[in-house]
Amino acid sequence: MDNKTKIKLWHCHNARSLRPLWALEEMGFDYELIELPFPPRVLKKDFLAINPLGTIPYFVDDQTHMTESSAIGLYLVERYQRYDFGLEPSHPEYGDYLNWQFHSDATLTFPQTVALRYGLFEKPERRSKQVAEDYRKWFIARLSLLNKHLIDREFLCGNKFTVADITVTYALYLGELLGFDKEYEPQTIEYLQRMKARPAFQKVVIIGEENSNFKGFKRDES
Ligand SMILES: N[C@@H](CCC(=O)N[C@@H](CS)C(=O)NCC(=O)O)C(=O)O
Repeated sequence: MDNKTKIKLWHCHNARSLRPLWALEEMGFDYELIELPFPPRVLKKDFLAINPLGTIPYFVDDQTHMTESSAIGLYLVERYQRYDFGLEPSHPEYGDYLNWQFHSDATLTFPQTVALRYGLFEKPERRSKQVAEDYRKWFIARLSLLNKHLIDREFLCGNKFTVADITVTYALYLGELLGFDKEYEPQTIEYLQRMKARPAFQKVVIIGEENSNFKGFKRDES
C-alpha cells in the first residue's frame, strides 16, 4: 500500500466524519485521529485556522486536504487502488456507485441536518417544530429510491461492500439517532442493522462518545 505519510482525520462523535473514519478502519489504513467537541467552530476556534469552514470532517493526506465526507472514501479507493472497497470505472454499475456516493450527502443528509438544526441545535427561541417536521418528512420521502433498491440487495452495488454503503449507511444511522427510523421500510432497517453490525463500524462509532453532546435525539411526538 502506498501510504507513507500518515493520514490525519478530524472527527466529532456521530458527525459526518464517521464516514471517512469507518472507511479508514475498514481498509486498514494507518491514520491519526484528532477528536473535537461539536461544533468545533464554536468550541474549538483554533480549528478554523486548519479548516476555515469549521466543519467536520477535515482530512489531510500529504498535500491533499478534503472537507467532503462522501468524497474521502472515493479518494481512498482510487488514490490507493483499493477497489476491494469500490468499483472501477469499467464496472457496469460504476455510475450507480457514484450516484449513491453523491446521493448519500446531497439528497439524504441535507434535509436531516436542517431538521437537526431547527429541532435541537438552535437556541430554544430559534427552534421551529414546523421546519424540523417538514425536513423530517422530506428526508423520509427521499428514501424512496433506496427503499426500492434494497428490496433484493444485500449491498448497494457490485454485489459487495463498498464505500457507497458507508456513506449511505451514515445517513440512515443519523436518521436513527434523530428517531426517524420508525418510518424506515423493513428492508432498509435490515440493511442498516447489517451494516452497523460490521466490526469496523462497531469499533469507530463509540469514539468520542464520553464527551459527546449528540448521542441521539428522539422526536417529540406531541
Ligand atoms: N457536505 C459536508 C458537510 C460537512 C458538515 O457540515 N459537517 C457538520 C457535521 S455533520 C459540521 O461540521 N457542522 C458544524 C458547523 O457547520 O459548524 C460533508 O459531507 O462532509
